[in-house]
Amino acid sequence: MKLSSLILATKNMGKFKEAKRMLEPYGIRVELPEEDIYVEETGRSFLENAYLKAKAYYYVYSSPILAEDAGLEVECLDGYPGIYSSRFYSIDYGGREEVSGSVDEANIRKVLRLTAKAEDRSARFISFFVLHMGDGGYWSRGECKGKILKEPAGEGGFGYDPIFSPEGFDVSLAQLRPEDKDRISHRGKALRNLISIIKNGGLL
Ligand code: ITT
Repeated sequence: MKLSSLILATKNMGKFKEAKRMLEPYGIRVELPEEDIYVEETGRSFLENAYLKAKAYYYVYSSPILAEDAGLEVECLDGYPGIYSSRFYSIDYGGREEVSGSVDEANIRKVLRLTAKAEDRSARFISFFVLHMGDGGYWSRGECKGKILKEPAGEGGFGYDPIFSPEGFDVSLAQLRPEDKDRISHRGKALRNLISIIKNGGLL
């Protein structure tokens, strides 16, 4: 069987845009689920959470599902936000943060507050994808190393992009052109790994 389309099990439009623009050149149509399915991300790792999302959506659609779990790990914060990246503002670690604007803005404010005096500002983004095909599946991983900036910069991307500067650059991920982010990002690397894995598996 050749993989010509899949459903991306996400509610995050930033993620969707990135996966779509990176997979469609390979002839894979990327669709959003029509139904809003609630998945409790109870896993203790990115991979486990990606699998939980893929499994829940496969149960409803019975067609190829791609799911991702990603996050930011900050060295001086014991690896937090980690698997809590999307709701870091709301967890006890480091104290809760008020949401006055968007959730992304509150998450960023919390990371900046907790790293305000840190000398070691190293951090990395991690991405795990799971492709669920029913009778089997594939997974892949990607990582992007960098550091936490002292203040937000740039308008592009999503999530923590304005406060993350990737290794080898002196700007934030939010200041890069989309194609440049894809080339170096955790998601770009994980998706290219997935492509080569499914090519070997004869799906492309
Ligand atoms: P779905 O579970 O619906 O896919 P989500 O946003 O909840 O969407 P995750 O659980 O994988 O996704 O959490 C990822 C969070 O990590 C995301 O909300 C951002 O805060 C952050 N993140 C992941 N990738 C990022 C990127 O490329 N740039 C900036 N922040 C990112």
